[in-house]
Amino acid sequence: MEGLLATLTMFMPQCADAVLIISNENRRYFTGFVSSLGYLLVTRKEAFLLVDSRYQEAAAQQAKNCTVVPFRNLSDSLKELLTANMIRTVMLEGSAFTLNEAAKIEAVFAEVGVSAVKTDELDRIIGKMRIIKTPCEIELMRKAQRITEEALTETMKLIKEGVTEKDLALELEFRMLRAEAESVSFDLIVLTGAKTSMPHGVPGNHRVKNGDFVLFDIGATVDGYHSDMTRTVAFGKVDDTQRRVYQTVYQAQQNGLAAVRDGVTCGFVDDACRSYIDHAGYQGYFGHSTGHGVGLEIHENPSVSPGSDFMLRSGMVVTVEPGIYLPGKFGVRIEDMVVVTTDGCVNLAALPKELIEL
Ligand SMILES: [Mn+2]
Repeated sequence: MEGLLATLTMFMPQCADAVLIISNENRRYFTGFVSSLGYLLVTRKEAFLLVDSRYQEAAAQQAKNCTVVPFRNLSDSLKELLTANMIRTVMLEGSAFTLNEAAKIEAVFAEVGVSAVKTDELDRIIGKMRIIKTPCEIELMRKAQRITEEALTETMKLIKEGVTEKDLALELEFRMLRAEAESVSFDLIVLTGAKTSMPHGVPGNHRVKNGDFVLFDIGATVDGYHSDMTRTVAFGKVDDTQRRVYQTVYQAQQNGLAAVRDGVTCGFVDDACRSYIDHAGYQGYFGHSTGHGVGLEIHENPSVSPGSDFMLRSGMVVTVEPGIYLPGKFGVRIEDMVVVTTDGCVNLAALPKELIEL
């Protein structure tokens, strides 16, 4: 066995002869193979990816570091594998099984004298692996970020009086997909005017007008890896309040970026952003956390949130995205995605952040 699966077997707890992984992200993480259903059984010596006929051919070509086992009847195939490999205990991926699925699989195991270990230990082991990104994973996220930035640069040229949020969101998505994005990272957020005060508003038929902020919270995926970036730009000239809020968020974000390095807590980074915003007179107008981990999922650990004593480590990828939201008026958020290093961070985003007045 090689790669991440080999690492997993090193951490496999003594109480289990094998583990069973069923979540789409974790199957993909270990095998590189994408499917909406599948069962990855990992023993101390070997990994088996059980897939149905829909994925049989593709899995045989694409799945890495495992033996592909096509199944017609999952129970029969599982029982055969468990018996042939003399497995007595299997640890389940606790967070991925529903109560019903766990009960069903336990009944199947019981038929061949195998017991299921239902704790969150496997989830914690995989979580510890996934939170530190390999250079290869970082490269994919860098590529996703580049595609996102190119799409935004092109789409910004289309901002004019009367264009709708939805128009801009569609233009962005089209450009990302036509480049080498596998998909968008999430339903793209493009908001204008008063709607920018809603951190996760949904693009609608609201039209851009002079003096409005336009907020883009966008990202693409490449080989499953996400990018995440927010830029807020102005269409036309902003007023003094808008400028002051923008500069406050801009500086708070700079402070947050400067705080990131191996060995500091997430709470420390959050405070670097939040205390600046509070002291500027906007206490209570920055409701969400400062950031989150990114990877195969758009929101991963760690959460860069107030008071968190979770320690950042080299190789983690987190966002730094403070914002100020004045209900009924407008909001500003600026977000970059960075790789934590021993003496700071590498910013994966390159697009400028100084206030742009189009
Ligand atoms: Mn984000």
